[in-house]
Amino acid sequence: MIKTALVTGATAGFGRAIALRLGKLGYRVIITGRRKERLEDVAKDLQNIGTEVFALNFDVRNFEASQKAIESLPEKFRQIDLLVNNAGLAAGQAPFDKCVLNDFERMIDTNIKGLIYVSKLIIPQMVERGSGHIVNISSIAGIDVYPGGNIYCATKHAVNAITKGMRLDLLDKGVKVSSISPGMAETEFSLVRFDGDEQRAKSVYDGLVPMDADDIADALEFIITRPPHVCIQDILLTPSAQANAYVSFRK
Ligand code: NDP
Ligand code: 8X3
Repeated sequence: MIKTALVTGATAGFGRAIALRLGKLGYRVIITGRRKERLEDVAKDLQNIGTEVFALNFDVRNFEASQKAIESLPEKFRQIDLLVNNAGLAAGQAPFDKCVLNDFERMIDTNIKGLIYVSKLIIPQMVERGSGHIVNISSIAGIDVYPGGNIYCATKHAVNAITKGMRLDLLDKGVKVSSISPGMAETEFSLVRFDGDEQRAKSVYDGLVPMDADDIADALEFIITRPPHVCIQDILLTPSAQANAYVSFRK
């Protein structure tokens, strides 16, 4: 039977690569994001590899919009076997005293509350069926805290606590819960973090080879292709030149 996956934040970066990988693995894929044109492009890319795809255009920060979107799914896409909670962002990297409150709120609302909203809308059907898999995209920032990482790191620490909590609560319900904790990967992440400043975004990866979105799709593929009796709880992966969230070797 064809399985269905929902990937949040599939208009770019990890989410797009994961959606395409799931398509290649034979999943039916629901892609989500705020940028409609991008969603259409990713939907076309999926259709070109023969994947059945449905695009949902909503902001994960808005519970009512998320609910309306998920409730609008056609019958064929309603049973969600795999949820990839990927939508997220960092906003700025200033010391705490210099940060803009709105940046804190955007990160908390997207990375924590958005993940909770979408999960809350999808987990009940998994519990009812007694099967499902949730993969939360966390970060090395959920393990270490680096200067200027303050609230971004806090949101990913929260994602890790939520992941552990979900795993405990869903243990007897047949639902697996995993996370992926990437270090530096070149996507639109730094461009978003530094508000479109291309030079600053590029400089994050100066002197080292960062991961790319396909490296994270590889981790996802490993997690979801384990046999039923194995749950990969977390995969922490970094560029070879990164030791932790704040020590990297740059040539
Ligand atoms: P990108 O900026 O390339 O992609 C982020 C995706 O999230 C986009 O598709 C964006 O879609 C979506 N998104 C952001 N805000 C919202 C929102 N409010 N509602 C719906 N969708 C939203 O970044 P990455 O692919 O790198 O990041 C993906 C995840 O991986 C994030 O959770 C990030 O924290 C995490 N991560 C990234 C690392 C990196 O180095 N790149 C390392 C570790 C973790 P749209 O704008 O169209 O809504
Ligand atoms: C993104 C990776 O190192 O910028 O989660 O926090 S890092």
